[in-house]
Amino acid sequence: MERNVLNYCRILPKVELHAHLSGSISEKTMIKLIKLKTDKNPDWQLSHADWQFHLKAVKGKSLEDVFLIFQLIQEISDSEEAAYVACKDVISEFAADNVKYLELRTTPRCIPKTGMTRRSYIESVLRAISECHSSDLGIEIRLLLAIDRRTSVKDAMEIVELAVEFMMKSGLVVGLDLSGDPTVNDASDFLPVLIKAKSAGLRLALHLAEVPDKAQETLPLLELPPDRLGHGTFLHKGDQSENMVGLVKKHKVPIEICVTSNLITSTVSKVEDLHFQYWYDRKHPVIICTDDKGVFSCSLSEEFALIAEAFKLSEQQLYDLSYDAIDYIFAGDDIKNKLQNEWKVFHSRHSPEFGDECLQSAPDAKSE
Ligand code: 6MZ
Repeated sequence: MERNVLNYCRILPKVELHAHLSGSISEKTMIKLIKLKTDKNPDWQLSHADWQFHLKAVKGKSLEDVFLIFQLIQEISDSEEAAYVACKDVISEFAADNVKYLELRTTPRCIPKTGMTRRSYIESVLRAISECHSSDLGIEIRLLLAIDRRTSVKDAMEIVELAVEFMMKSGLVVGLDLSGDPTVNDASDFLPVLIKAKSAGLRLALHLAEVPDKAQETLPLLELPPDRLGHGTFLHKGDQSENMVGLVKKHKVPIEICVTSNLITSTVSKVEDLHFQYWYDRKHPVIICTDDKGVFSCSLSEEFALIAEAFKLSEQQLYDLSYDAIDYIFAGDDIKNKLQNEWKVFHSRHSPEFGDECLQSAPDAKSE
């Protein structure tokens, strides 16, 4: 059997730190959710086939199309039960891909027609997480609540209050994400909200410089500083790039890089053009992530393999990338230590430049 980088990436234990719940829902789960919705709402006009047609029509064309897909997915996951089902499936799929620690992020939604409130949405997601912890999936999960940049500052403040409450109550909510269509509104409007969140003990993972020419909103947010940064594709390019790069370096803010997401939304045209090389060469912390594995039809193993092939990384370098990401999780030191030990056991069993024998016993995530 020929040595295959993807097989190594599959058996490698991994942490996933940038995964949006709705965007991570697989097609298999979408079918389940459509059935659930149709059973509960016989008057829901969109048939399964129609819905798939809509999904395919917008799939993978541009950033704008991707944000249309999120709306379609949110339409079929608009109840507490759907949120619970979606969350359980997403977690199981990450676990099957050898993800040992997952930080999911999601925007709490309030849907009066199904009786779902932001609070009950969060409770459904947390119920799914707790049940996965009690099962034998072998994955640790934490939750970030997301603020969609289209939302009002007032609503964003309510999400922070909920995040603080659930952080205290459950210990499973560990931070806040700022996301949404990067071309709309000014993310720095949320500065007071983010300052409040940070001072209450929430960790911040902010989408910044995902598209070009965003220095004006990015610079004040980098001063916070955030604990991690999503995408950051254009930090080192264009106007004020020196200032942005300077702040990211000064505060050592780790960068979450989502390869397939960048390709499909055309923020880069090929893997080799990713900002990975820029930051990796400077020994700045980078974390490989999926972003929206359902919408982009990818897995974390495949994202690692794309990086490995494009930047000619060895198995040892892939292992180090995965191991180093543990430093940037938002869970406590007990979890970090547990994960680091698990990685070391893997390393001792599979010396990075291992032979074909080990590969033959690699679990095939695709077959799960
Ligand atoms: C910015 C993104 C995103 O919250 O309903 N989201 N925001 N850039 C991206 N890159 C492509 N991918 C996903 O998951 C869906 C929501 O996550 C954010 C968007 O706000 C989207 O509506 P939840 O679980």
